[in-house]
Amino acid sequence: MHTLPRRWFSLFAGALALLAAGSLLAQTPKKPLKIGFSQTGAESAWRTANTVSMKTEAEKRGIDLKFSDAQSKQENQIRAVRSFITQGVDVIVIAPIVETGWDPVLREAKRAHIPVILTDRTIKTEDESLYACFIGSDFYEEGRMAADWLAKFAAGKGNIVELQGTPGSAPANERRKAFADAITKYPGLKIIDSQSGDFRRAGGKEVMEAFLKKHSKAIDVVYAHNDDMALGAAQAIEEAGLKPGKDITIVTIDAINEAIQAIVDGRINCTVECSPLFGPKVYETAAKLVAGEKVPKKAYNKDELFDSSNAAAALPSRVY
Ligand code: GZL
Repeated sequence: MHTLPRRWFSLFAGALALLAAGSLLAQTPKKPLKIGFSQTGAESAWRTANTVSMKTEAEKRGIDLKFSDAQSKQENQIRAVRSFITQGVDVIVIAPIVETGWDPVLREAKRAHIPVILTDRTIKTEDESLYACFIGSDFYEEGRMAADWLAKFAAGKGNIVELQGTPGSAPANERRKAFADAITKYPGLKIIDSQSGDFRRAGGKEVMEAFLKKHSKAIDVVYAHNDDMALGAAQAIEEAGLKPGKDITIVTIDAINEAIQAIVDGRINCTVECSPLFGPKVYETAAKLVAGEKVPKKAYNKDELFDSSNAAAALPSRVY
């Protein structure tokens, strides 16, 4: 009886073992992506929409999301990042509440070979290699769009009071600088007062009440760094017996549903979109990083502007 040479037999046995291992691998479910997300807190409707986007999208993709709400404190975010490192997550995502103070904990993540995605807000760092990429909006462009819209609407004239966002945050710093830079072209537009309402509705109302007392009828425009503060300011204006959107023009940023509705109702005049719905983009990027693929260092969301010319038509399709 003709027998197979020994080496053929071992080759055949090896091929069978490979096949078995391959089919076993194919059957074992892929380990879900484990992502640690440090969220700033819940200071505004925008933030709530951003959290919903991150959580629902993780659910949809079967991502093991470790979510931490920092209650608006940077030290809580830093603590959360350290905990994600200890848990050995695949990717760390941070919405940094303020721009500075991140290098030490980002160096710890780098030493642990865990890539970091910055979402929503940027940071100031000497070493750009400490994070893989940034996904969010261009705050400077938003401030510029708001100022250009106002210059046209107000024919380049008016006294402006400014409601700033969280002190030290990228959106507050860049929206303030962009707006101030843009209105230098219009000497008739003047910022007569500026104070932080911390992106909160109550903050916007309180600061506006103080401005109305201090400046009385001298205020022509409110420039708010976000819709929550703008809506708080509109309430203060009404309580002072004036008509927001008519006696005092209100230009703001975020384009949350309530602000677009307020434009339709004539209480707010303009809001520049700052989309919070970037869960899908964040997780697609995280998957690429884990697979060792290169990703763009900065990925900006596209933002549009809403005023009385397009708010009503846009409202039905808005999701936040
Ligand atoms: C912008 C985001 C800001 C929003 C505010 O990307 O960081 O923080 O404009 C939110 O509504 O509180």
